[in-house]
Order: sequence, then structure tokens, then C-alpha cells
Amino acid sequence: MERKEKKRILVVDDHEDNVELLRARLEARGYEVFGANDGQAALDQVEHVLPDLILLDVMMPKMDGMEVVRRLKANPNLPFIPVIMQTALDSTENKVEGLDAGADDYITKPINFAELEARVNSLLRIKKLQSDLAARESELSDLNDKLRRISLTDGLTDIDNRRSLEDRLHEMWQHSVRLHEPIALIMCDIDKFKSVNDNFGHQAGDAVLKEVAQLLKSEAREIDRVGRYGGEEFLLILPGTVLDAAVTFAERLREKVDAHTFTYTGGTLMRTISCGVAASPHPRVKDQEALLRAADDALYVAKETGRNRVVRFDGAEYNAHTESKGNESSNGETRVKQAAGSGGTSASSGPPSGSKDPAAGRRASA
Ligand code: GH3
Ligand code: MG
Ligand code: MG
Repeated sequence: MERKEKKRILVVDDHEDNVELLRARLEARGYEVFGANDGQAALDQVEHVLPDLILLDVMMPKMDGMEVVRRLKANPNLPFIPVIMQTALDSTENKVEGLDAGADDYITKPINFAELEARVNSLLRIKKLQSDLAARESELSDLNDKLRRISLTDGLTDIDNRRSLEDRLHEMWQHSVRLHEPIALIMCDIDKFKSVNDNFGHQAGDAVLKEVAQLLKSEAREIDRVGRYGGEEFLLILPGTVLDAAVTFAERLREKVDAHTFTYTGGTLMRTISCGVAASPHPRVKDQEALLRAADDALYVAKETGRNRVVRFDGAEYNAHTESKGNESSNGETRVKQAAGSGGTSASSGPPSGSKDPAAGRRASA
């Protein structure tokens, strides 16, 4: 049983005698009673004392009880406050009108106090259930928010996870198509990361991942999304950004990481990243999957051509590399074979059909 706090009842009646009579009886029953002598005073009192229940006279000059209850129930800032209408007329229409206006119960004058008390108790019980339910609902909704945040955040680095990135890319792609705005992606991968784990331990690896995440995040604009796409792979989504600007930005990220000294328990180490950059509009980037693939392909070329570099999708270097690979692929992946197969003829301009798709292999194995 909870500790009894006095319940507050607001008695509204234009006859002061009636207010005082009810006040005396209700106070004797342990309620805290407030009075009001007209409709407007009642509404003001409600704001001030926030009663647990209102005993409302119907017939009052200026603003009658019907109007008061209508206004109370229409106010979205108020919690549920049960209203009992006191009506002198024992007529059905009067009761119906009161209930229609939003009253929760009614009692006819002259008031039988035992009946009134029973009605007050029953409504206060309902109010308690109501507020318990509301509290539980808000608790649930907080929990839901927390769960949602967890499900979209990478546990190690505390930035967006892959699922969140995919959701955001979807939204941002739609937005860019609708408004004919550019959008760019930078896919970054830490170079020779496995050797961090191998030489300094998994915890050192984790520390590097966290620091890279923070570095990327701190360089990005508020509207950019920065997330961990896979093990040691990060994706940046840059809305409203053209390819040139994204390449410049990626170069800055690369330099930052290159110049950064990572600390882990036990020492410091240096690391670099490779970046692939792609943007829309581009003749070979028709949808968000193609955009993602393009950034991934460019990253692959950055790795192949020496690491610690930025490569732009469909740039001279990208095309030269994919062509030079011919049907060979360095590590048995199928991606570059296809690219070379269709890209052999025109390096710089026209989109060669749609088959230039060297993506799948590395991502699938990531
Ligand atoms: P490359 O330059 O070609 O990217 O070489 P790499 O060593 O970075 O790439 P590789 O794919 O060979 O190795 C990635 C390593 O990242 C292997 C995996 O154990 C490690 N890794 C993935 N997730 C985590 C993680 O959460 N913490 C740590 N410490 N290591 C991770
Ligand atoms: Mg790597
Ligand atoms: Mg990787």
C-alpha cells in the first residue's frame, strides 16, 4: 500500500453555502478541498492546484458546468481529471448532455453524501489505474527509444552501425533524387589492420577502431552520417556533396589518420586508411546499391594500388587500374574480372552498358 497523500477535490458551485457544506464533509473524510464559484474561477483553479477530481455544478451564471467540462476535457496539457456533474434536475437530457460534454459521472441534487462518496472513490480508483498505466506506457516508450538507439549504434565505437547506415542511405538517397541534389559516399578501410591485432593484441585493435571512428566523426559535418560498416570499414554518407568535394574531404580524412598517433594500453602506433569515393549524379550510378558498390569498388582499387590513398570511382586511375587488370584478379575475387571485361574500350567517357560491376566479392567476404 502506498503512503496516503491527501487527494485534492475541487468543488465548483455558484452558491458559496453549497461549496462550504461539501468542503466540510469531504475534509472530514480526509480530502483536501478547494472551492470555486464560477466557471472561469474553476478553470483557473484547475491550472493552479491540479485537482484529482472535480465536483462541478451544472447551473452557473456566465459559464455553465457543461462549458467548463468541455474546455477541461479539450485541454491536452491536463492529465485525466475525473469530473462529477452535480445537477439539480433529475432529467435524463441533462445527464446525457453532461456525459456527452465529457463528464465522467453525475450526481443529482440534493446530494446524498454516501452516494457521492462512493462515486468519488470509484472515480479516484479509475484515475489511479489510469495514471499507473500512463506511467508504465511512458516507461515502455523510454525503453523502446533506448532499444532503438542500441539497435542502430555500434557497440564498440558508439557511432552508427551498418543497419543504421543502410536506413539513412535509403532516406538520403530518396531525398536527393526528389530534390535533384547530389549525394556522395566515402568508404574507408583501415590498412593492414589485422597486424594490429596480431602484433599488439585485440584490445589495441579495438582502441584503434574507436579512435578512427572519433576522428572521422569529428571531421564530418553535422548532416553527414558516419558509421561502422563492417569490421574495420567505415562509411560516410555526405548529402548535398558532389564528387570533387567528397574526394577532397576523403583526402583530408586520410591525412588526419596518417598523422594521428594511436594510443592503446601498452604503447602507441600509427595506421593509415584507404578510401573509395563515389557520388550521384553519375551515369553509372542509377540507384543506392550502385552508389554503394561504386564506393566499394573505388576502395578496392585504393587497396590494390598501394593503400593509404583515396580513389574516385570512374576517375582516370580507377579506370586505368580496372582495365589493366584484364581478366586477372589478384586474389581470386571475381569483381575486377567483370569490370575489365566491359571497361576495356572506353576509359574516360561513355557508360559501357551496365555490366561494370566489380563489387560483390569483397563486400561479401567483409
Ligand atoms: P587491408 O589493408 O587489406 O584492409 O588488410 P587488413 O588486415 O586491414 O584486412 P583484413 O580483412 O585481412 O583484416 C581485418 C581484421 O579486422 C580481421 C579481424 O579480426 C579484425 N577485426 C574485425 N572486427 C574487429 C573488432 O571489432 N575488433 C578488433 N580488434 N579487430 C577486428
Ligand atoms: Mg583493412
Ligand atoms: Mg576490411
